Amino acid sequence: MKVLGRKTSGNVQKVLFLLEELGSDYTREDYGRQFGNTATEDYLAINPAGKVPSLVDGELRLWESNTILRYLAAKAGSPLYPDDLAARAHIEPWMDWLLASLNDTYVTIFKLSKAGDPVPEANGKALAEALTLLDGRLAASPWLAGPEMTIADICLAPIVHRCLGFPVELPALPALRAWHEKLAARPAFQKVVAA
Ligand SMILES: N[C@@H](CCC(=O)N[C@@H](CS)C(=O)NCC(=O)O)C(=O)O
Repeated sequence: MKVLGRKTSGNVQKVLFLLEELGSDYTREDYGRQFGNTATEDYLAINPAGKVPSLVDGELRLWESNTILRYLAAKAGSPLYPDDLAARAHIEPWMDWLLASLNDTYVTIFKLSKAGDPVPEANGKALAEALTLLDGRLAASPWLAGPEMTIADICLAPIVHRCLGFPVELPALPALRAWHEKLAARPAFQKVVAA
């Protein structure tokens, strides 16, 4: 299997984090931003959005990081994404919520702080609210989807890792920070997210 995507992308890191947790055999090639190679006809045939990551597995080409996570975990038969639909119903919403709700705020603040620009109060407030929602969930449950770690945690981990480091005043978020520490202690996280 081959991951196409620069290792500095949070969405690529989700996929690498899962591959490391699964102990999968894979390679990665640099695609995206500074490599200027995602607008080619060949790349767009794999990923019509021209974004990273993409996954090549034999004849199969996949795009969208969350789709790739589901595919990899299901293919491995991993308990990180159980077959049971009721169990999946606890996993999917957090993955969808990341893309549909947290992501805009995350990307806006990421770009501002990378450029060294101040973060407007409204964006800081939106981030604090989103992270408070996660903190509430994690105060009630050891992992996002319940008693066991799943691809929901893997999906959120690299993005939350960055959010907690943004120059934004945040509430205490004790349960979220404890969850982040548990994940950050994992060798797979240290290898492909923290690095
Ligand atoms: N919803 C997409 C978002 C992909 C995305 O926006 N990726 C960013 C990196 S995190 C990207 O490709 N940026 C432009 C680039 O690196 O060329 C996914 O989850 O895969």
